[in-house]
Amino acid sequence: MRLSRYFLPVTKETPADAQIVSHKLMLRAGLVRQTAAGIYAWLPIGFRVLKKIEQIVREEQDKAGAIELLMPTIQSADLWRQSGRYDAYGPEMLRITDRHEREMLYGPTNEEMITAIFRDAAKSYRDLPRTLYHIQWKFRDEVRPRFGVMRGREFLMKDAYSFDLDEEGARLSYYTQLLAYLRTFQRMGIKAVPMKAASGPIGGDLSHEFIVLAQSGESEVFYDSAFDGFDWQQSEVDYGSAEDLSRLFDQVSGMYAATDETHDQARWNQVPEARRREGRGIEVGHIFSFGTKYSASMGMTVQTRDGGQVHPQMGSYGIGVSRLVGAIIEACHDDNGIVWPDAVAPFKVGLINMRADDPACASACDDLYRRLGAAGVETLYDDRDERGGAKFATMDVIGLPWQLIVGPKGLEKGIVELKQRATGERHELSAESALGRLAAA
Ligand code: P5A
Repeated sequence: MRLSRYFLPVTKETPADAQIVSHKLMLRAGLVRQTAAGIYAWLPIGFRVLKKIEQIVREEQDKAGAIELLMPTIQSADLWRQSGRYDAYGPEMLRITDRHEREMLYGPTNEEMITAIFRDAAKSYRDLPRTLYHIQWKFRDEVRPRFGVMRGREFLMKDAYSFDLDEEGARLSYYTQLLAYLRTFQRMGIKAVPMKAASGPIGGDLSHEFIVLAQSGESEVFYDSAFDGFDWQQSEVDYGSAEDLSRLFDQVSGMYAATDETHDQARWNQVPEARRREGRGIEVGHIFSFGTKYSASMGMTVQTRDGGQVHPQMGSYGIGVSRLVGAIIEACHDDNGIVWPDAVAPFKVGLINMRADDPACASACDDLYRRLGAAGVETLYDDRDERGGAKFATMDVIGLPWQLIVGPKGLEKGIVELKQRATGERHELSAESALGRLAAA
């Protein structure tokens, strides 16, 4: 992408209404723009990040055997009357009336809708277990939307729903999502610790929140640093093995991790002092197991193998896809701007032409840009006629993992400069080697 033809509204000023660093940086780097309280437009570079995060979530859900579908954002009030949550949900639910005076709502979550869809189609034990998910916008009329996309009113969520014949099956579906979450967040380059949680309005008794540590976090957290040493991508857990999944769950439950809501001082005192980590954290995911709460209230039954009828055991599993953009920035930034982990960066490389008015420099850059594209390296090419300083500041604030800097003096000697955003390390090398390094990185 040529910056001269892109839409990247970067600003130098720190926006006055933003309190936390991720919100400031998202506005400064032109990722989002607020269009109403707690409602954001995703500008091109922010939208690329959102799509990358969404795709990692999707791939890990698919690997875990969950099946993607898409449900609408607008739901009917009748659906929610069936579960009894229409009145219980309160003012956070955005209620709408259509031209026929029918009561509708903008979905804050989809337990009711998926239960109705699955209830009307699944009748036998052969239809279970199943986990279905979608990635769809939600609306919660938060009293105090704040911190930008972190607590928005409209936000993007991945929500999965599992249906099992019995409690044992439901636990395995829960463990499966737990592992999928550990792998998902690790792939994004962040550490999200699962913590025992209270289940709130969703219901149920088994629940974990996934928390990214950050000073701006809304909850206080306590965890055992033994957790930090695990590589969940590599861990050999077979999603098809009940034994593997149960072992994983025991392993995770064995390491102390809790939010202030569930914190147990006596257990905390047993964690060796050197391993105690305390701080604040952002909830990027939340998983629940709630038995027959929705299947029973909404009249869903399936036939068992021996001819009986049961209400399926259910769970629901959420990831705050749009919140993650902010949470990742909270965890990955420095004084100059965002430092994207490779997996979610909007582009991999920022190619900087230091002298757009110099024909030799421009043609060398054009050539590099073409070759990077041919090698499949996503590149944002700063071909604008601007000062070098302004170009560096832009690249630093938007946080692409690599900067490839090309100027007339270097070119005379046959060299370009490659800067790694995270470390600030700079290397002078030939254009050829730079291309090789970026294609391999
Ligand atoms: C689980 C999936 C649920 O809604 N029903 C379907 C269950 N859980 S939850 O914890 O309430 O939300 C899931 C995740 O969504 C993110 N989230 C938000 N992100 C931005 N702005 C908000 N106002 C907001 N509310 C929730 C969180 O990451 C949460 O973990």
